[in-house]
Amino acid sequence: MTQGVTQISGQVYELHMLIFYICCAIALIVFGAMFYSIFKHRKSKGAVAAHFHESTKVEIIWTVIPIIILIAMAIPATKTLVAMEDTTQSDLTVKITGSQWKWHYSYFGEEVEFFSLLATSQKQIDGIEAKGAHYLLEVDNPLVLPINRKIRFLMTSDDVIHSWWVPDFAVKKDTIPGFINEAWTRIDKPGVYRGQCAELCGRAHGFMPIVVHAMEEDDYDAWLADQKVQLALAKEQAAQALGSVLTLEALMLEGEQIYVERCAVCHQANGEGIPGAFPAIKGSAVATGDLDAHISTIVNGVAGTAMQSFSNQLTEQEIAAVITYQRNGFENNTGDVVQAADINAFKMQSQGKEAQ
Ligand code: HEC
Ligand SMILES: [Cu+2]
Repeated sequence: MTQGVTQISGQVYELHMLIFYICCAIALIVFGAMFYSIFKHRKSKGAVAAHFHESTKVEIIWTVIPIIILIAMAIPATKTLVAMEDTTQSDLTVKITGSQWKWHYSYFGEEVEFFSLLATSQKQIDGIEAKGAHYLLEVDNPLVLPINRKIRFLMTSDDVIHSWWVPDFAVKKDTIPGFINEAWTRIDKPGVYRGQCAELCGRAHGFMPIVVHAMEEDDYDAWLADQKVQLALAKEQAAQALGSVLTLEALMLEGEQIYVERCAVCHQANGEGIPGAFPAIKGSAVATGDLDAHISTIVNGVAGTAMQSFSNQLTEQEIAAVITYQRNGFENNTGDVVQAADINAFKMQSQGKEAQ
């Protein structure tokens, strides 16, 4: 067990060791007495068993002593648990949303939010490339947090139950769809801390790691300000992209990259899917049929299945590129070219329908 880098993780560690030592002491006394008796009063030495019954004195002793021990363990345990649950007076709040298989972080009141995905390459996973130092424990966008500030986490899920676990903080909470769990931390030391989803949440459950960059307060503030600028810029670029018309080649190139990063975990890099779980894109009726149905699959997702809505995860341009890639790659060869404007038009149209 790690001592971690927060006061609470230290307390949890101490508590664990305290209970462990109590268990050791009890084991030593009980087994010691047992083995001593077995050896000392063995039959071959002519020992004769006592024949007494029902000693009230002994029964009271062996009831009272364990009760005292249990109370002695419950007091520090309860103190630590109560401290872990106390999310009041936090300095900032981060909402954590799990989904298959990524984390979404949203900084309350700051308009900064992003997805965090596994960054280990498929080649390392397949054993084609040598595995890196942080194999399956690295992400594209780590969660950035300040040290010395109380951070409240609100945790939920978009699909199945996940669990956000960073051992160094002693924070481990289930994220449950339609339900919000709370946790908190105050990090003492700057550094990079790694964790994982700790709930069996489907096929790529082992592929949703957590990376936290804990920074000095000033560095964090600068990072947050920079993120706001970056996100505003990205929004502006996405809006501009709505007006641009790309060639099939350009869309295919971008689309392939997005497909590998965001879709291949389920539909597989070769587009053949996994029979029974994830449909093939190669020769798919959707990817070779009606364009609106294809766009709808990615923009709205398919309710009740692992096919989630990518409407907020990808820009219109990115959705257009990945759809173009699916309609022309994998020998689908429809010749269809989809532009960002088409995706935007589709979104507008479905919003209009909803408004009616
Ligand atoms: C977490 C797993 C998962 C991920 C990631 C995923 N999909 Fe899917 N996708 C599914 C499942 C499951 C279905 C089947 C839904 C149904 O039952 O209709 C599906 C269906 C589809 C279909 C319809 C195929 C057919 O023939 O029925 C298309 C097209 C599609 N996905 C595109 C994408 C694209 C593009 C991406 C990446 C941006 C993506 N998917 C990412 C799980 C996933
Ligand atoms: Cu998970």
